[in-house]
Amino acid sequence: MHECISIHIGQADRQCLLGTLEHGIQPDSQYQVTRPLGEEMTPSIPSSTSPFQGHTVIYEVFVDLEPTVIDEVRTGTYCQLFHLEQLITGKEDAANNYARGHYTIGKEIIDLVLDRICKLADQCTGLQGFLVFHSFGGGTGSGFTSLLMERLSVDYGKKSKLEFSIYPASQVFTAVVEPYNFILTTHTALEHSDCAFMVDNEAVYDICRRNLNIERPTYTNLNRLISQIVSSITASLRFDGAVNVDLTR
Ligand SMILES: Nc1nc2c(ncn2[C@@H]2O[C@H](COP(=O)(O)OP(=O)(O)OP(=O)(O)O)[C@@H](O)[C@H]2O)c(=O)[nH]1
Ligand SMILES: [Mg+2]
Repeated sequence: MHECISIHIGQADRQCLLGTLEHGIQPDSQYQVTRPLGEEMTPSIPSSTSPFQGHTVIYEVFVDLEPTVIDEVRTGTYCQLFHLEQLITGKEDAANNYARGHYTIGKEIIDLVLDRICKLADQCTGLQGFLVFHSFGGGTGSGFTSLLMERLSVDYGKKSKLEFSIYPASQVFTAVVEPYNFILTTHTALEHSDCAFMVDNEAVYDICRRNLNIERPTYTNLNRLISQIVSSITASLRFDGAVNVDLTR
């Protein structure tokens, strides 16, 4: 069995629920055999016990230094999909400050996060690697992510680490210091990440405006589009087939 652990850090990835629609998984965690997305990508062995048998199983962990965003997941439509241990929050966010995310507030929560990841890793028979979702601009997204990447390299040296990162854009900026956070976190990304997929918020924003005719795109619009991109990129991990591989091959 192949498994990946996907780690969502900070606010920017609040709506990436990987593959629930594609795999036909209902909010109550029931597996729906007639899949809603057509037959263009047939999952290899849909079994009555485990929908993922024969594919890479993706475990999700959500981390944020403040509770409000993850509270939406805790109380939202898909709350039953997650174990409470997979949703980890602190009390106050990094206030768009890389140093707070890395050194001050982040340091208090990092051991707990690694412990929860370790519990998931222990359940895996063939852990392939980690998919890390975060923003470059936020304090948690930049500072805490870099801390986590460093620690993951120490604890799971040989496992691959893939990053999906939101590149800051002036249209939807939350803070003027985002470019600084970006530069600081790039340093760690270069060293510790095997492959990074950057999603430019400005480009996604423009696609929403020009091609999808949304006059003033919101984060929800951006996130829907980003989910589709991520879903296409990871399809080769999650479904079987001639061109489909796992992270180590
Ligand atoms: N595409 C997209 N970008 C987002 C979303 N939320 C925030 N961002 C972008 O992410 C950057 C801000 O980072 P956040 O993820 O909000 O910050 P954080 O990681 O929670 O860090 P702190 O709140 O500072 O502790 C800005 O560039 C935002 O434009 C979202 O839902 N979708
Ligand atoms: Mg935040």
